[in-house]
Amino acid sequence: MDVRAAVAVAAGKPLEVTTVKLEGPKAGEVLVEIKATGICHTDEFTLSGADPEGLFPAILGHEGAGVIVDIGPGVTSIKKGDHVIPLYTPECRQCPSCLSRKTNLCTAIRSTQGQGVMPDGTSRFSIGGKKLHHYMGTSTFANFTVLPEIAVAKIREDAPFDKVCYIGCGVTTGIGAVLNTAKVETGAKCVVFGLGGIGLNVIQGLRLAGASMIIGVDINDSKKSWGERFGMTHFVNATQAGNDLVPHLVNMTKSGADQIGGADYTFDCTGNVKVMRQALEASHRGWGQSIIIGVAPAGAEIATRPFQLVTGRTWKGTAFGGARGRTDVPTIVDWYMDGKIEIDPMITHTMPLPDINKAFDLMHEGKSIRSVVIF
Ligand code: NAD
Ligand code: 022
Ligand code: ZN
Repeated sequence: MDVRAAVAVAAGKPLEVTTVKLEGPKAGEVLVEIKATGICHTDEFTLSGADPEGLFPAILGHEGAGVIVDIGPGVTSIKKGDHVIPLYTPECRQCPSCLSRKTNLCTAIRSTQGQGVMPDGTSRFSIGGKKLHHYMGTSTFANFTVLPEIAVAKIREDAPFDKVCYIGCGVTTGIGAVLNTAKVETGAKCVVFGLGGIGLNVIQGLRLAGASMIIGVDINDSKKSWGERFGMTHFVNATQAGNDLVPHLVNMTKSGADQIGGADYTFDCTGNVKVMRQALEASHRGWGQSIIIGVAPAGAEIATRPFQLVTGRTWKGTAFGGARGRTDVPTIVDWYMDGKIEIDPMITHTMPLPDINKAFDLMHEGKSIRSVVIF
């Protein structure tokens, strides 16, 4: 069938909105009509050419929501008409990782997903007879896409696509990092570095978890009111604090007879390795945990003194907030519909598909929290 898509033709070039061919779903696959998609940093990272694993030409996009319009042979868990969110971290419930209960990083389709093809090793997308790569197993920058059955979460039908698409990445990553990876407890003191589309969701996750102190750190003062909107209790401008940032944060979190200081949990939502070090070192000796969410540039390395870890701090990382997509995403949609979490104010811009390149401009200019394309 003919579908409308934004094609990443080459690194560093704008997306080209055009008509491409899409083959129907094969065994174990579903055809989804994408109704809305968010534009996230990883799409920009790949499009820019900075991602060494980026493949071109490709249909990018990994933050969508839509409706099942066809299913391939053998598909049992989902039917035509179901509303779904595509999952760049699938959940097969059968691989050693899924069965371990210790990780959400399902391995069922891992290698083909990274190669930009479906699990049978071929692509469903083409243009003029030439193959187009899939991206993160999702390719949501098209009004129809094909996905493995294990890579869609069925959601309730009254949820608005143009909002819940954000649960396909940013919302789940931020909230999941708090609830699944850190397992933050009531009363915890926390620091969030980077108050963008991920950090703000960490903040609302911390509010949900009942954290008593939620310190937001950013280099941009305009993020203060954004943080407060979702539950931040204190703001620190990292540029103003300069080299005193870590001692300043430790000082702010001092309590108890020993007056040691340091946060129970810290979160890097910047992807900057210097910030990752600050986040670890601002956590409490003996028990502080620092969660890396930000994706650093290819080849980057993190550093700290071993003493920081020997004295009981823990460095952790998280992908998709540690969420098991088919199990956890429908619950997060319910939380949104029940008003337990907010999404609407974070979607600062919407546009039709032909204007998708504006979403990348807004991201570069730091003007948006999230842009959403509505098909
Ligand atoms: P964003 O650009 O919207 O936000 C980043 C924020 O960090 C901005 O407000 C910026 O001002 C701030 N910042 C930059 N340098 C800083 C510094 N030195 N100190 C403090 N703050 C600083 O980005 P986002 O959409 O929130 O994404 C954040 C990161 O999370 C990206 O690296 C993205 O790739 C990553 N991410 C990871 C996962 C995952 O599963 N691990 C999922 C989604 C996104
Ligand atoms: C989403 N991300 C950043 C912004 N939006 C993002 C990027 C990468 C990962 C998670 C979220 C990630 C962490 C660990 C892995 N990935 C490896 C998973 C594994 O090997 O099992 C990751 C994922 C997908 C892809 C590449 C890396 C891909 O499909 N190309 C989940
Ligand atoms: Zn993303």
